[in-house]
Amino acid sequence: MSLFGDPHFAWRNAQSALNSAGPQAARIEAYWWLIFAVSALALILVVLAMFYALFHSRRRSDLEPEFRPSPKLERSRGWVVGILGAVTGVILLGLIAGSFATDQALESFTAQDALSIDVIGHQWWWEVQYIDPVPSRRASTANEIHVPVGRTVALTLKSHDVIHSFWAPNLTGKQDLIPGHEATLNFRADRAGVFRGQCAEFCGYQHAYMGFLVVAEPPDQFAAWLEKQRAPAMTPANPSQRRGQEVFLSRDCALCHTIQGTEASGKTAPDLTHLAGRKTLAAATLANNPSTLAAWIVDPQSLKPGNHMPSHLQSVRLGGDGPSGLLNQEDLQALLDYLGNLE
Ligand code: HEC
Ligand SMILES: [Cu+2]
Repeated sequence: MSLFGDPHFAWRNAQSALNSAGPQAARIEAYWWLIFAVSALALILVVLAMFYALFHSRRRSDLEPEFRPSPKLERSRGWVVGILGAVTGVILLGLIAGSFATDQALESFTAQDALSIDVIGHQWWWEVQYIDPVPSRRASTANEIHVPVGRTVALTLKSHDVIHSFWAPNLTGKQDLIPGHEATLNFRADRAGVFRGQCAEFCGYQHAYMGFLVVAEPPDQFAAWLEKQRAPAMTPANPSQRRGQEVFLSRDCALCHTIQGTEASGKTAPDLTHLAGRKTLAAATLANNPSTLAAWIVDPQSLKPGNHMPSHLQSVRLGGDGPSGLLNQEDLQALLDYLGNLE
C-alpha cells in the first residue's frame, strides 16, 4: 500500500521502532527485542508453574494444615525462593546495564561531516531550517525533513513555545525541545524511505496532529531537492496565478506566512515557498492535494480545531465579497491556482 503517491511509503511500518532504518534505531530495536525475549520467557515460566500447581493437586494428607513444617523442607523452600529472587535481581540488573549501553551507544554517535538542520517546534507544526554559512544557501520548509541516505544528520532542536518532543522511531530515540534551550540529536538513515514522526510530549490541544515526515533519499536526489528549496518561489505563470499571488499578499496570509521572492515574510507559520512539493498539509494531518488545500484554507479550524490559522469561510459560503481576511469563491480559486503550483 502506498500513501501520498510514494512507493516507499507504507503506513504499516512508517512509524515503528521495530523497523529500524539506521544504526541508532537498530540499537534501540535490539534492546527492545532483548527485553521482549526476557519478559516472554519469564511469563511462560510463571504460567507453566501456575498450571503445574493447578493440576498437581495435593495428596489428601497434605490438606491438613502444616502447623509444624519440617525444618528441612522449610530450608529447601527458602533456598528455592532465595535463588529465584536472586536470578530476578540479576536479570533486572542486566537489563539496566543494557539500557545504559544502548544510551551510551546513541550518545557516542558523533557527527563527522554531518548535515546540520534546525528543527523548531511550534504549536502544532515543525519548522525545518537547512543551515548554511552562506545565507542565500539556507532553505526553510515545514513538517517534512529530507535527509541523504548514509550521511549523519545533526539536528538542533528548539522550541518556539512549549515543550515538544521529536520522535522518529524508525531512525532514533526521542529528544525533547525545550524553550530557551538547544538540544541536539544525531541520526543516520541507512536506506531510502519515508518515515513518520510524531511530537511525543503533550503540548496542547492539537498535540496528536503534530506529525512530520522524514524523507530519506539517495544523496544526488537529496542534493537536487535541497537546491530546489533554496530557490525563490516560481513567478505566477498566468493571470489566475497572478491574481492568486495578489490575494495572498493583500489578505492576512502574508502576515504569518513566508513565500520567498515575494513580500510575504511572516515567521509564525509554515514557509509556503515550495508548498506544492510537500506530501502533507498541517503537520502530516492531511495528504497534500487541491481539495485538501482548499478545505484547509477555507476552514482550518474544523480540520484541526484550535490551530493558529484563522478560518476564511464566511464569504465563501455567502459567495460574496467579504471584508478583508474573508475570501470569495473567485479569490479562493485563484489562490489555489497559485499555491497549488508552488513546487
Ligand atoms: C494568524 C496567522 C495565519 C494566517 C493569517 C494564515 N495562516 Fe496559514 N497557517 C498558519 C499556521 C500557524 C499554520 C500551521 C497550522 C498547523 O499545522 O497547526 C498554517 C498552515 C497553512 C498551510 C499548510 C502549510 C503546511 O505546510 O502544512 C497553508 C497552505 C496555509 N496556512 C495557507 C494560508 C493562506 C492561503 C492564508 C490566507 C488566506 C493563511 N494561511 C493565513 C497561520 C496563519
Ligand atoms: Cu506535542
